[in-house]
This record gives sequence, structure tokens and C-alpha cells, in this order.
Amino acid sequence: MTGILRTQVAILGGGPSGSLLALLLERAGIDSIVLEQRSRSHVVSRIRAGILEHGSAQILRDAGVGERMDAEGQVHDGVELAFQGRRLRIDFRNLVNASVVVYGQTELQKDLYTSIDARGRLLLDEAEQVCLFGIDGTRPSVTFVRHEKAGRVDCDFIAGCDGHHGASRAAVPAERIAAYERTYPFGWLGILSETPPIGKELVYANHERGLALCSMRNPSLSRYYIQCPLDAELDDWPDARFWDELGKRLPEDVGARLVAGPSIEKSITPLRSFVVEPLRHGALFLAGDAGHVVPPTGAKGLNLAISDVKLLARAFDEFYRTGSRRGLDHYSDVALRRVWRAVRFSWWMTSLMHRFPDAGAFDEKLQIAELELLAASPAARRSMAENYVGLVH
Ligand code: FAS
Ligand code: PHB
Repeated sequence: MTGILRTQVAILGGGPSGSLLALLLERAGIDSIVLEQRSRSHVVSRIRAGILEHGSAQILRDAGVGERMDAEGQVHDGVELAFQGRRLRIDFRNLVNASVVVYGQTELQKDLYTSIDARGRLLLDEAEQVCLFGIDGTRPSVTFVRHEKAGRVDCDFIAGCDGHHGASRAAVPAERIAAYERTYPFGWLGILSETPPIGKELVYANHERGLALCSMRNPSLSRYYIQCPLDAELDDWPDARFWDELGKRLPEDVGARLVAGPSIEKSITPLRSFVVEPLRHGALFLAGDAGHVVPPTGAKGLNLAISDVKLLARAFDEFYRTGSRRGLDHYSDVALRRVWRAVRFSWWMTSLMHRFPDAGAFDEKLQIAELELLAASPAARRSMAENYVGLVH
């Protein structure tokens, strides 16, 4: 479908942010069109997040896409931190009476697309060469090319849900947007394997060789990560080397439970903290990774995207129901307050659990002192639990 289309909200990006926004808007009787540059199968195939905050899970239920998550997702009441031969469980249930849901972004994306089709939302994938026009006026539009045919979407508003490398943030003049960035001197090498996880909960390990993280997707699908140098190449990491290195970084009893097997996915992700301000530019509203990126250590990326689009959908609903622009005018400030709390927590957990190449003896002592504080102080554990399970949406 190309030619000239008309809608209320044009959504750029058909990842979690854009797909969920389309469904939340439909719930409010607001029309949208989603333009996704890749194929649906490519978007679904990307292995990314695995942890949903309890607030995110509720938003998905309210959007009508929580059924399979509740049936197949795993509720986790805590995580373990391992350091210097010790194990420390952060007990979410007893500390903050909350939990998280382990449910892969891949599965969530499948559910979002199923719901988009079932509810007749228009999502055009393989929509390339997306360009934005008139974001400072009252008649914005987006042009695109799909299967060699040109198209245009005339709309009232544009939601930039097209991720860190999308077109929407790039459409804002540099002098009108402030970027705040911290890049970390390492990345994460992650694998997915059809093997049983090492236990019932996640284990983050702080080891002198670097961080290791044992996660999962379901009782027969495991997700593991190890901290790796920024210049690491996948070709230098055959499965055998990965399993050997992971085992070296885990406590002995955890390593003893490790079941190795062929990787069905392997990727390297550089770690960065990145935020742009403001998130609103005239008729253009940035949400999710288009506006901010956090290191995966705190499992916040996907959850921030979900909370952004919940807030944005509420603002559009208020506008179309009452004519009030109050929610739209406050979207950026309200979203950024939560973004920066998540950026802080992700930075804190990244600083706590990784070995920094340029760290001196003092830095390493400080890191262990922070871990010892968590071990000694219920208040410190409560603060970590509060941030990990998610701030109130
Ligand atoms: P996304 O990047 O997911 O989606 C944006 C969509 O826009 C993409 O489908 C893209 O194809 C499309 N697009 C881009 N440019 C376009 C254009 N010009 N026109 C139209 N469409 C365009 N988070 C966690 O919580 N835990 C993790 O372990 C974790 N691991 C990650 C690993 C990697 C490699 C990456 C990149 C991210 C990871 N994240 C993780 C964060 C991730 O889950 C994001 O927070 C989440 O995907 C954000 O969703 P979106 O905002 O929809 O952005
Ligand atoms: C994952 O399961 O992919 C995962 C879990 C926790 C994190 C990051 C990634 O902090």
C-alpha cells in the first residue's frame, strides 16, 4: 500500500515502542500508521531484552497483549549477585513486594504483531527512505519508498519510535537538541543456547576477568553474557571458548550447573548511556531508543520504551478527547525524569559489576565496598530492588 495516506499519528519504527504505541492508540480510538524499514521477520529475529518490570507487564496486559506473557513468562522474585566467592540474593518480594517477568523481546514482538494484525492496525514493513516534513507546523508528513513505490503519510503528529539509528532524531536540527552520552570501555558478548538455565533466577557475577550474566528465556532456553573488549570479534569466540570463559567467571557451584551446548545466536553489543533532550520537537515526539539508550546491565532499555509510549498514548488520548495539549506539552519533562532515574541505575549497576580496563586499586576497592554495602544493608538492597523491578509508571 503506497500513494498518499492520512492518519492521526504516523509512527516511525515497528519495534516494541512503535508496535505497542499503535495498540495503545487503538485502545483510545486513535488512528495510526506504522512505518518499519525492515521486514517483520528481521525485527522479530533480533535477540534483545529479556526482563519486563512489573509495571511494564501490566501495561502490556492493559494493551491486550499480555496473555502469552502470563502463560509462558516466568515470574522472578529476585536476582543473585556473585563477587569474591560470595553470593548475595536481592529478594524483590520481601524488599519491595514486587517481581519481574522473564519474557524475551522476540516473543513480545511476535505478540505485538499478532495483535496489530488482529486489531486491523496498519503496519507497513520494508518502508525505506523515510523522510519527515513539517514537524514545526500543523500538517506534518512522512514520505517513504516501499517495494520501489513512493508513499506519503499526512498526519497530525509523528511518533519517532525508530531506535538509536533512526531518521526521527536525525530530523531535528542539531542546535535544538542536547545529547548526553557516556560510552563504556567494553561490550557484552551474548549467546542463546537450547540448554537448561543454571537455576531459577538470574546470576550477575563480578569477576576479575569481567562480568558474567546467566539469564534465560524458558526452562530449555538459556541466555548468557560475558563482558568483552570493545574490539572483540565474533570469529574469535567459538562456542567452546565462550563456555570456557563463562565457567571461569562463575562461582564454582554455579559453574558446576552450567550445561554447554551449541549457540543458536551470538552477538556483541557495545555498552553506552545516551539521552537527548528534549524528546519533543513540534509535532515530533521521540520514544524508546530513539530518545535514549542504556547499558543492558539494569535491564531497563525495553522497559523505558514501554513507559515512554504509555505516557505518549495518554497524552494523545487527552488531546483527541478534550483538545487539551497539557499532556503533549509535558511529555518530554515527565518521560525524561523516569529516563534519567533508569540511566542512573543502569550506570550504577554497570559500574558495580564490570571490570574497567583503566580502574586502579582504589576503584576496585570502592567497587567491593559497594557490594559489601549491599550485603550489609537492607536499605541498600531495597534501593536496588526498587530500581530493578521498576519505578511506578
Ligand atoms: P528498536 O531499535 O527495538 O526498534 C526501532 C525500529 O525502528 C527497528 O525495528 C528499526 O528497524 C526501525 N527503524 C530504524 N530506522 C528506521 C527508519 N528510518 N524508518 C523506519 N523504521 C526504522 N534491553 C534490555 O532491557 N535488555 C537487554 O538485554 C537488551 N539487549 C539489547 C541488545 C542489542 C543489540 C540492542 C541494540 C538493544 C538491547 N536492549 C536491551 C535494548 C532494546 O531492547 C531496546 O531498548 C528496545 O529494542 C527499544 O525498542 P524501540 O524503542 O522500539 O527500538
Ligand atoms: C537478558 O535476559 O537478555 C538480560 C537479563 C538481564 C539483563 C540484561 C539482559 O540485565
